[in-house]
Amino acid sequence: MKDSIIRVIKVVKNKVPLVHNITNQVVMNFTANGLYALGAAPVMAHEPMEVAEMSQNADALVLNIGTLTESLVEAMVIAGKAANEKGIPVVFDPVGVGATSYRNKAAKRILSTVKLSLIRGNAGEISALAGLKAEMRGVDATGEQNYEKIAKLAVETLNVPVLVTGKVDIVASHNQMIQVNNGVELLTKVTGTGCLLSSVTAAFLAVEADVVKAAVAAISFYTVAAELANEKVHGPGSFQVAFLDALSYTSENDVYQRVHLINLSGD
Ligand code: ATP
Ligand code: TZP
Ligand code: MG
Ligand code: MG
Repeated sequence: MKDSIIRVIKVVKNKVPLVHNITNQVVMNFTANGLYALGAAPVMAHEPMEVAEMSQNADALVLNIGTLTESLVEAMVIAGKAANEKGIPVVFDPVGVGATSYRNKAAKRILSTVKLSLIRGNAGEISALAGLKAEMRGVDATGEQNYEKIAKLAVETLNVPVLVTGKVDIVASHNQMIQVNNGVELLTKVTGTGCLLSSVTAAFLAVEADVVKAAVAAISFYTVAAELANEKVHGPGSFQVAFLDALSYTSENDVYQRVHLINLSGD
């Protein structure tokens, strides 16, 4: 798996994939800058009348329900179906699902109308989607979590690979489960680090058809970049800036040296 991480990072930087993000108002700018920093390209387009065309001209699509409106849900369904028609990967970030019944309804509609390549969410969000009791405080997960159990149940219930994040990160599909033990606590003190991760993962899926390999490469690269940034900062403000810098200079070799993978697949 370590060798495929290196290969996928190289291909992302080479191909500069364009990621169409239908995302929330809080993280739009940070997401665009983060994608540029690592060597991908962003576009944000939300109007239902144009999203089909935009997503079909992109290399990946992200559906993020952080600041939902009816028009946005409509746009996500249209863009998702258009991406599906052309075989463009679709990542779903179910921000805050479990916190309100409106979000739950919107997430269900997306799940039932769009074929998703991967769902990326915190442990509370993925629990809620899987029908487990979710511990959410607004858009943040709270409480102790059994990440392995949540990931397994989510894949079985939703029939979609997942990337569950938190203290540890787990990528799971029907036959594979990999835990990645990197990252720093400051990632939890800057808004949008989860949302940017979903968009970064979409950029990796754009160049690698094996969803587990793409997602493991994305989370490994992202959390190692966070560790390098963490060495230079004094708090959340400087971390936000240093993290964007680190996304641009973190090398395949840095990731190879630092990544800590655990294979939970049982093979
Ligand atoms: P939340 O709103 O609960 O913060 P999120 O959508 O921001 O959720 P996170 O689970 O916070 O998503 O994941 C975003 C990034 O932060 C991931 O790279 C993850 O590894 C990292 N992360 C989250 N919690 C921790 C932690 N306690 N220690 C280290 N890294 C963490
Ligand atoms: N409120 C609605 S969307 C949003 C907030 C604070 C951003 C969430 O970003 P992340 O990446 O899930 O922390
Ligand atoms: Mg977070
Ligand atoms: Mg989030």
